[in-house]
Amino acid sequence: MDITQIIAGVARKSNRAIAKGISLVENGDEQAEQLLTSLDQTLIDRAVVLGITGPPGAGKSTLTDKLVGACRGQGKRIGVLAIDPSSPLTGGAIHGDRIRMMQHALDGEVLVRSMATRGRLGGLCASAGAGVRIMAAGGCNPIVIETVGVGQSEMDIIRLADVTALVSAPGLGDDIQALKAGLLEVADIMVVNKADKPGADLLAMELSEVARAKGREVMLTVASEDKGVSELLAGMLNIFEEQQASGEISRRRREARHREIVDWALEMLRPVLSEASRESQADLAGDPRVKARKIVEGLLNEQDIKESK
Ligand SMILES: Nc1nc2c(ncn2[C@@H]2O[C@H](COP(=O)(O)OP(=O)(O)O)[C@@H](O)[C@H]2O)c(=O)[nH]1
Ligand SMILES: [Mg+2]
Repeated sequence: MDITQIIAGVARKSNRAIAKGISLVENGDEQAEQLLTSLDQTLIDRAVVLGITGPPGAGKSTLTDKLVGACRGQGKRIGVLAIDPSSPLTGGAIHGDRIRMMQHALDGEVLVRSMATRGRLGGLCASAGAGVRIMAAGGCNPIVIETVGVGQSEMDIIRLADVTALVSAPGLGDDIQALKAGLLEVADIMVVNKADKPGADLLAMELSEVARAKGREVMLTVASEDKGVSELLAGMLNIFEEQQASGEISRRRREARHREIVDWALEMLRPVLSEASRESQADLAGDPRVKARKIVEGLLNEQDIKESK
């Protein structure tokens, strides 16, 4: 499939073209820009991006799978972007996710894509943002981003979402201390999944204090039995409506755009910086931080000189 076919295919809502388009972006292919600038902005603006985050084992993938089911029940075409932490600890997760998503594998109105964090040099936020837009332009609405909320790049990714649910479950850690402060910060809804297990009510009570202080709510779900899932979907879509009316959604989207632009710029600078560092290889003595600053200053000066010509 060449770039013209991919562009036409995405506009036609072809899942194959969407998948190829996202691969172009992920592989850093220069033709990706042609695709990204051709996308239907109206569809992108309209698409609701839902974030599902929380610690490993909380039931995010199971919940996401059931959210897909709930959306399909309403006739919605849905995209899922699963960010895989690919750590040795959770290395099996991606396989598990694929198996779970198999029940929707033959559904042409469900698009599931995983993006690995392993083996890449940053730029995940940039790729994820582009992935969301390609899915949106390919007619997906909503789009769910599932991610474990650890590390800066994951936090940047979750901020691509319009509305975020923080999923926790009893038996994961001792209590809410196990949830990262940053995650509590970005959460619009707190979900206590595995409500069938002992300790769920206690966890919900603990979380409700944090939630109330922010004017937010706690929802109970049993993802494995599809309980509370349609309520969660409705709750998230409600928050979207509210925050769209208040201007919060456009504020979030503007911020996410800035972060994404910076992420792309860093991606583009990385090889330039690497080369600049190697060029000064003869002179490796001295403090790396000082050297880094000199390289950056050197690049900025070069730019000044170019501009004044
Ligand atoms: N008892 C119970 N188990 C669940 C529930 N939701 C998910 N699980 C199980 O918890 C494990 C982790 O779920 P998974 O969706 O992979 O969690 P993730 O790491 O957050 O994506 C799996 O074995 C699920 O079957 C639930 O509501 N109740
Ligand atoms: Mg998972």
